[in-house]
Amino acid sequence: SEKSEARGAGPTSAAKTTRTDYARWRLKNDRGVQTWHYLETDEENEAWPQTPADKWYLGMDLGLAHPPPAKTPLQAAMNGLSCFSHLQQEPGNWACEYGGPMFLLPGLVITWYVTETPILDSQSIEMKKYLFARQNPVDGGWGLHIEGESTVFGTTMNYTTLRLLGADPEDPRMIKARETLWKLGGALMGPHWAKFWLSVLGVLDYDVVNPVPPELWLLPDWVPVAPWRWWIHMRMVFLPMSYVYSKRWSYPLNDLTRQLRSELLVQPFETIDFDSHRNTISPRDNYHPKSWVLRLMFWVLINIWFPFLRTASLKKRAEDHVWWLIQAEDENTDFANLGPVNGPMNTLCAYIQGGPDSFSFREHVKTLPEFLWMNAEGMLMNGTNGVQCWDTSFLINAASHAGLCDDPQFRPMLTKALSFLEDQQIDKECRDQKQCYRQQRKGAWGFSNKKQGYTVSDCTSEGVKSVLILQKQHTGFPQLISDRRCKDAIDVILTMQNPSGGCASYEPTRGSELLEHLNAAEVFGRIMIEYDYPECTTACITALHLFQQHFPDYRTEDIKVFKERAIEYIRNSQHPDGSWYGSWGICFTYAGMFAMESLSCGGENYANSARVRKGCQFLLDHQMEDGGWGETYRSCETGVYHQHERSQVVQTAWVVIALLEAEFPDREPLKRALRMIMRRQQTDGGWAQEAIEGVFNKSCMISYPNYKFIFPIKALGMFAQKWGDEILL
Ligand code: LAN
Repeated sequence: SEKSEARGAGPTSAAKTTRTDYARWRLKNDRGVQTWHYLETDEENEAWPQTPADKWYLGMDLGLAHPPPAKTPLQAAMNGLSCFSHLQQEPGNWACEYGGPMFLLPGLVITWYVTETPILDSQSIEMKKYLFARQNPVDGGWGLHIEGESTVFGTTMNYTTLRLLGADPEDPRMIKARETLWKLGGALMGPHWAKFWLSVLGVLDYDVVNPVPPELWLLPDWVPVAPWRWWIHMRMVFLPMSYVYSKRWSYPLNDLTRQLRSELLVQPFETIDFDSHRNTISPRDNYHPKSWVLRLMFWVLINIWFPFLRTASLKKRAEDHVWWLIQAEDENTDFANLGPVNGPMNTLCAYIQGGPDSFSFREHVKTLPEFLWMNAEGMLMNGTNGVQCWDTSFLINAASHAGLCDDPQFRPMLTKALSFLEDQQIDKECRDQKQCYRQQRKGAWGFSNKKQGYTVSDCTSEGVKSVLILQKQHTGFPQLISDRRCKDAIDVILTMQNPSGGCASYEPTRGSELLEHLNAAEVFGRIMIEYDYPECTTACITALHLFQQHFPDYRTEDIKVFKERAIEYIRNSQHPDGSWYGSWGICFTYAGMFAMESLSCGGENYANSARVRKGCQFLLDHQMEDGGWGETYRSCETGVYHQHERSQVVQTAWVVIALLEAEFPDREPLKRALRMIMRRQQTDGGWAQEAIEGVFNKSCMISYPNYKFIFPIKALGMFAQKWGDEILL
C-alpha cells in the first residue's frame, strides 16, 4: 500500500522497529487533561524528567525506599498509602491505565486511516506491540476484553488495526489470528459495530450493516422509542453512527483494503450477498441476540422505508439535525466527547461534513490522544479520558476511613487532592441543555475531568463526600469549596432518583425496559436504558447522609424522602440468597460493599437486621481457604456467583469493608482476610496487579488498577479503627 507507506503507517524502516525507548515516555497532565508524549531528542528528554508515576505506569522500577514490613493492619495501610502518594499527579489527582475493552483502539485507528491523519511512529510501534501482547496465547485471536475468549468482533477489529498500522500479513502471529478468524466464520459473522467500521473502511459493503436511521432523532419527545430516552452511551454512539450510515460514507478502495477483503472473508468478496448477512453472527459474539421485533423493524426499513417512503428532504432534515446535535456534543465537551466510541465517530462526522481543514475536525484530532495510554505492554485506548475524579475521591474516602487524614505525613497529598476536586467541579450548565437532552450538572463532578463534563450520580456523590470529609470532618484543610458549591452538588444528586427509589448512572431512567428489544449491538446486555444500580444509589445515599450532618437545614425534607426511598430500593434489590448484583465492579462482592453501607446509613446492622445477617452469610459462604475472596467475571455475565481459582486482594478488601459496615460481630474471618491482604503486600507497600476488577454492560470487563491501593488501604485502616490495631503478622 503506497498510500499508507507515504503516511508513515506502512512498513517503513522506522515502523519495523518493535519497541520504543521507555525512558522517553512522559505523561503530561494539564489540569486533569492527560496525554502521553514521546520525547525524540535528548534535549527534550533531559529537560522533562520522568516522574515516579510515569515509571510505574510503564512497568519500570521506581527505586522507592522500602518501609519496615507491616505487622499491624494500620501499618500496612500506611505503607500502602505512602507508596500510593508517590503516584499522585502534579495537579493532585491519581491517573492510571483504564484498559480492558478490546474494541476501542480499532475505532480510533480506522478513523485516523480513513481521514488520512498521520500516525506517529512512536504510537504505531507501541500500539502494535500492545495488540500482539494481548493476543490470546492459545488461538491468536482477541476477545471483547482482555480476559475474554476470542470472538469475531475482537479478532477482526484488532487484526484490521494491526494491518492499518503496518503489520505484515505473513507474520506468524497474523497468520494464526487469521486462522482463528476463519474458523469463527470470518468478518461476516461479526456484530453490528464490526460490520459498521469495516464498511466505513471500505472492506465490507454497507448492505451488510443493519440500518441506523438518523430519522429517529426527528421523532417527537413523547414517542416511547425516541432516542433521548436511551442510555446515554447508546444514544451518543447511535448519533454519529446514524450520520455516517445515512451518507453511506466509505473510504475508497486501495491495495491494503483490497487485501483485507481477502484476509478477513472466507469467500471472495464479489460472490457475497451482503444483505443476506446483516444478521449472521457467531454464537461467541452473540451475548444479546436480536429480538424478532428488531429484525422486523430492520426489514421494514430496508425494504419499504428507505426505497419508497424516505424523501430526500426528510433525509436531509434528519442529517442536519443529527449534525447539529453532534456539534452541540463537541462544544459541550470541548471535543473530548462522552466516550471512546463516539469520540472517533464524531471525528469522522466532522471530516465528512467539513473536510480535513475544518476547525471541528482539527480540534478532534488534537483531542483524541487523550484516550491513549502507555503501559509495559505498549499503547492502548482507555475506556474514558481517564479516571481522575473517581479515583481521587475514592482515595480521600479511603484515607478518612482508615483514620489517616489527620496524619501530618499525608496532609500535603490530601490537600492537593482537594484542590484537584475544587478545580474539576463543573460550574455551569450545558449550552442548549434541553435541546441536547442533558442532565442538570452545575455543581457536579464527572468520572474523568471537568472538560468532558458529564455528571454521573455516583461521581458527584463521591466528589462532594470527599470535599465534606476534608473540609468539615477534619481540621486544618483549606476551605476551597464554598457551602454554596456543596449545595449545588446536592441539588444535582437530588435530580437523580427514579420512581423505584434507586439511582441510575448519568440520568434518571427515561424509557421503558421494553426498549431492550431494540438492542442491536449484540455483544452487550442491558444497554438501551438507564437502570437502577445499588452502587450508584449507595453513593447518593451516603453523600446525602454526610451532607445532612453538616447542613441540617438545607432541603431537609427532600433529602429525607430521597434517602428513605433509596434505602428502600436497596432493601428491595437484595436477591433471595442475600446478595446484590454489581454492574460496575465484579460483582457480588462489589455490590455487597455498597449495599451494606446503605443499610448502615439506614441504621441496620448485623445485630438488628435479618437482611444484613443474610447479606453477611452470603459473603461468608464464599470465603476461601486462605481467608480471601475471589470472584470471576462470569458472575457478571451470568448473574450467578462464579468462584475464581485464586483469591483477589481487591475483592477481599470489598468484603472486609462490607462486613465492617454491617458491624459483623466476629472478627476472626476479618483477620484471616486481612492477613491474606498483608501477605500479598509488596516490600514497597503496594500490591501486584491481579485479575481485572471492573465491568460494564454485563459482558465487557475494564481495569481499575488503582483499586489495589484504594480498597486494601481502606479495609485495613477501617478494621484498625474499629477493632484496634493488633499484630496480625
Ligand atoms: C463507566 C466508568 C465509570 C462508571 C462508574 C462511575 C464506576 C459507575 O458507577 C457508573 C457508570 C460509569 C460512569 C461508566 C459507564 C460506562 C462506561 C463509560 C464506563 C464503564 C467506562 C467505559 C464505559 C463506556 C460505555 C465504554 C464505551 C463503550 C460503549 C458500549 C459505548
